[in-house]
Amino acid sequence: MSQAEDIASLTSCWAKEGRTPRIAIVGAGLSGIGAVIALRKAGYTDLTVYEKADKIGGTWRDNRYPGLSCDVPSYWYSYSFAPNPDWSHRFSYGPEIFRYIEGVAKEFDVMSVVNLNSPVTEMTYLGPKWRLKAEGHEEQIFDFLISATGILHHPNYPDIKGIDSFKGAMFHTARWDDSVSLEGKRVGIIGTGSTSAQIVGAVTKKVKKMSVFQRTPHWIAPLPQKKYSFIWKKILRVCPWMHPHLSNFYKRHMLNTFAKATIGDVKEQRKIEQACLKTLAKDVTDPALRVKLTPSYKATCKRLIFCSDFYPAISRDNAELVTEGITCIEPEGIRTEDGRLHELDVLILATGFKVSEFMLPAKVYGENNLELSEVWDGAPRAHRAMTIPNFPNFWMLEGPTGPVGNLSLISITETQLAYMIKCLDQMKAEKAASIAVKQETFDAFNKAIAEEVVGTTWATGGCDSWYIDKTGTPNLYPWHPSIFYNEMQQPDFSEYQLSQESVSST
Ligand code: NA7
Repeated sequence: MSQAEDIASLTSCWAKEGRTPRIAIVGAGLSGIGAVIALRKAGYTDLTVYEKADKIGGTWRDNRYPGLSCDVPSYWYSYSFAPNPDWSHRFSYGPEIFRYIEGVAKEFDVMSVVNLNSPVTEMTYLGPKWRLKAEGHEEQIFDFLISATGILHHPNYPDIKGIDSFKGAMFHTARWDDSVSLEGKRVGIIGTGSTSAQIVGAVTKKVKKMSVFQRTPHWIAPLPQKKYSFIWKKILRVCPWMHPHLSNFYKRHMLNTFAKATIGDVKEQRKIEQACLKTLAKDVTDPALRVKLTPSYKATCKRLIFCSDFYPAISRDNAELVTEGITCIEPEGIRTEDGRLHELDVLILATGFKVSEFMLPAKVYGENNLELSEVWDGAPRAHRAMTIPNFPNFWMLEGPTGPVGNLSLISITETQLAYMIKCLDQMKAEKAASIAVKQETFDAFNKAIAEEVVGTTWATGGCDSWYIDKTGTPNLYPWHPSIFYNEMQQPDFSEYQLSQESVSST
């Protein structure tokens, strides 16, 4: 079909025409794949997925560094419709999760609607349609867009003087260079977040020297890892009814402990701090090193790290924790504020991600040509982490101000999908051409968030973190996640403008 025919065939409302809407999904990570499966199950079958990379899998495709594991228990970090009796560990390792995602995509025939190597560059609202431009494709028109790009996919490269002059191998952790062997090398790593902790834990014993450049110590809790036995996996195979119970068990556990601490439960917070300090005291015998590794802010202010390998690794003779600030990077290594040059063969940038971009730098034009990056201006907001006023028929999965941080994003995505499908069903019932969150609802929701978030540990804990946006406030869901799960059970349609009009906004 030519583009003109395409547009002509779509000028009226899908719900009035009694056809299934044309839906585009941007991103084939856990959310995008989940969207295809959930939408098809609900009868929405005209789906097209645009994936920027040459493989599906999102964060589990991008991150391939040694030691990579998930800090959410495997039985909860699984799709509810695809329980996996074969998880090898309580906390899965990266390659196993990636294989799981590929397996689910294959089992549910997701690949038949996925366009790989297809970065979306522009999405423009033509009321009530969206025009989508993607590299390597003709423009397409859709009734409904779903942005499923995830949060942590734009590497944050540090702005350090001389960084380009380094003559050894240098790469960001999400762009791991498999051609570089670390064996017997002098390796430097900038950053001490969860990525760095896992890498240092995994590779220090192999390298000649490991220099870890720490700006701020992080709270590190031991990872209660456990290998599942053959017998246990067999039991799960023959008793599939156990899966939802296991998933719920871990969900309840995380919500009753960690999630409570983040929203200010002092008792839970103290328990976490004590567990972290006990591990530090046990694993790091050098008192001076222990002092350097002890945070001065509250636990769970930054994302809590679960890792049992970092402290033993950093205590090794071939490891050094460098706490002097970095002055510059030189061809031979890193120069610190004490004037010392730390000579390196390989430099790993474990410096995190730019978290305020979501689907950007794609241009997203809503009603009246409003451009999303200008609307957000470095402080992204969305109603219930999904919708934005003046951007009708445009939904986000895992959008801003959603519950993140040591929770199962799969479970959150599935909750959002079920909610969104109820909204599509409502459009169908009302024969509506468009749905958009009302401005006053959006404003009230964000005002309530702003008032609440100042009391959370993310704001009061005395740290800086990737949760904090340009306005200086944490960009997270500030209430207990159980409230999120409850509120998302059923949309309140009075929050949305459902319109039968098909008025073009351009
Ligand atoms: P994080 O948690 O954002 O950690 C990034 C680390 O890099 C952190 O220690 C930062 O120090 C450090 N950093 C960032 N920029 C610099 C510069 N310019 N100089 C020195 N140090 C710097 O990223 P991760 O990849 O570890 O984890 C991200 C998420 O992925 C994590 O929450 C999990 O969900 C998985 P700081 O602490 O800011 O002083």
